[in-house]
Amino acid sequence: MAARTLRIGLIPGDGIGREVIPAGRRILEALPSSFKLNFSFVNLDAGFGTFQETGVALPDKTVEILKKECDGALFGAVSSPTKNIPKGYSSPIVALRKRLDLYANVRPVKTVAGAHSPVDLVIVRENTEDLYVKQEETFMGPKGKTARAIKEITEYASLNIARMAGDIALRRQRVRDAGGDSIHKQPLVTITHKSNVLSQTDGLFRESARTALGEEKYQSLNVEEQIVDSMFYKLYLKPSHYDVVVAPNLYGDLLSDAAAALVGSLGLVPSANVGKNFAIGEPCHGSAPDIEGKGIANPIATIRSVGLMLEFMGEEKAAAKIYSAVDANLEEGKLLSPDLGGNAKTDEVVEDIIKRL
Ligand code: GGG
Repeated sequence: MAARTLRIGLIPGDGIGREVIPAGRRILEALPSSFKLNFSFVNLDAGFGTFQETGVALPDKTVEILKKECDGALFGAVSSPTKNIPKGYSSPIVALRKRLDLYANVRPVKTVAGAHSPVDLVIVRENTEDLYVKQEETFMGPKGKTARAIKEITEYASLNIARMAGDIALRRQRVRDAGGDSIHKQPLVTITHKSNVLSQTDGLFRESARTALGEEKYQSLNVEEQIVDSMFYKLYLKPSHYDVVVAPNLYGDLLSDAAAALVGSLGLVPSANVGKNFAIGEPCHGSAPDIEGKGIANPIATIRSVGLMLEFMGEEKAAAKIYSAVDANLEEGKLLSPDLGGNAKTDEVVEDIIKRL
């Protein structure tokens, strides 16, 4: 088999993104030669820091290089301000997902073997619409100053995201059938929404997800629905129930951070922004300005995101190797970063994982 050469865009963004993305690069460079993968890298700008320097948060050049030169990418974190937002600033990661039509945000949350309360679920979040279309306005209404945002849900995006969830559920079942370790025996997709209140927007999401998951291809899947507020409740009460959860953008964003608490740290949870032909791996955590520059950021969310990116590039064996090296580090528990109660530096965790590759 000929070696495959993959060009990866590296977009550290802000804060600890600049510490964890180099860790992701080191993992790719350290993959054993038996996988026959070669990598080249291109560093790309985006973020609030980029906006402060250049007046643009997501330079066109970054998007062009991703489209024209890259096979995949890693994105670190962005720290958009929550107040005094400068005129012309808009979140670059939200824009990037839209400009590359990365319609799915895939977020696996899994405990390691022997956990007291095991969790093995994937949240499949729609990534391009809902309230994140960012059509907001502020005006003087009858009650005074009023702000309004549009929540947009399309049948097209809802069908796509539900099919992505269905495909992931089928793939997870194939891995289980081949002897993969999991707490689940049967595939289950949970559609979450609030169509009891938002009958048109979430109603369309629900109906489209039902249509997609009713297709012939997905007949072997169990499909259920859960109203999003009780979804949070049940997620905490019985997390082991959930296998694949499909959600509109906002609920998926909230649920995946909440689910991270079930496995001990946001620093462990990866994601991939996935389109038809492109994937960007991205740790779920933010830019963490409180620990920036201290060299103690947990690199595991990024390292697992490297694995996810490779999975969506068809390199499932290399991805599995990365996941098992991370699990071995966590199961041994000797070199853990401070968010997990240890005192290891980012580089020490990376080196320990590289040794296990
Ligand atoms: N890597 C995930 C991340 O950066 N999370 C923080 C986030 O979503 N920020 C959005 C923004 O600041 O624009």
